[in-house]
Amino acid sequence: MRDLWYSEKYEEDVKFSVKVTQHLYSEKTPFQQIDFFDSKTFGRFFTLDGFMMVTEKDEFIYHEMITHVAMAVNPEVKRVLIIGGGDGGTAREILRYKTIKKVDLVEIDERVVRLCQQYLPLTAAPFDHDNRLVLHFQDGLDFVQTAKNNSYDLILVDSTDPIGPGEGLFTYDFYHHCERLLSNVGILINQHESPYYESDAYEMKRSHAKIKASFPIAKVYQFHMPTYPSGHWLFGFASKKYDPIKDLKSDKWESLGLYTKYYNTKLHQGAFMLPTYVKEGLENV
Ligand code: AAT
Repeated sequence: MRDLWYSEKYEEDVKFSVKVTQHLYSEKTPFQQIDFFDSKTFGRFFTLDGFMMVTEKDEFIYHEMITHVAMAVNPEVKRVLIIGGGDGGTAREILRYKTIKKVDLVEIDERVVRLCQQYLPLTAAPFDHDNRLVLHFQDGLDFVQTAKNNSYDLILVDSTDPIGPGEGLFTYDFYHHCERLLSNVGILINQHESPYYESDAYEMKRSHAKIKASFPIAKVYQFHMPTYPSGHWLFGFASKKYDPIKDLKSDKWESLGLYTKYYNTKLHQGAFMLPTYVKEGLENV
């Protein structure tokens, strides 16, 4: 039998490939093409429209970094809104905090949730086990347009890239409503693309300019994500009051005793120290 490879094009002349042991499932929904695969090195993984979303091997990096940075700055967070994140990994990490009262998760495509429940229990477990989590199958932009002022302490935008259904989540309108929905100590974390390849860096700059215009504090932090283009990925940290480093509550966070495989409070500070070309790219927007 011939070898089967999953390949993702990063640039016209650059591809990333993983040898597939089995192509488990494929479905075209009204929103996107969903595929699940098995592989030896990355375990099970799923793609949307041919782009890598989650692998069993490195999902902990992304999901720890999208949640714990904000929680170590404001451990008082109680009300959380997740936009996207249909695989459940972000919900799983945030629900580790006993102090969280309610999580609204707004996912445009119910099929992502249902298929992850079936194929990716590593991330989808909280969908069955935690009644603090409420699912809404709706476009994130529509949801924030109608939600009430001051209804969340933390918003986590765990979205696809700004092409296809994720496009509206990278607009001024979306960030404006996030600002309105957050309390006066609110924090917004968003999937902020990669600085490395040109098309990703263009999106990184565009979203930073918009977030900077919507929040008094707008920073960017980095992490290492082996299965995303270039492996160098960013989240945005925007806030009304808290600075991610000056207001970091290391002792308080450490006293919670949460074991994390990637995140720690020293790395938290280092993650905001960006390479010169990334800093320059973000300053000139
Ligand atoms: N946890 C990491 C996985 C993702 S998946 C992002 C999710 O966002 C998908 O399930 C997709 O259906 C959902 N989504 C896309 N657009 C919208 C929208 N407008 N409203 C609500 N949900 C949406 C993130 C991967 C990051 C990839 C980086 N290359």
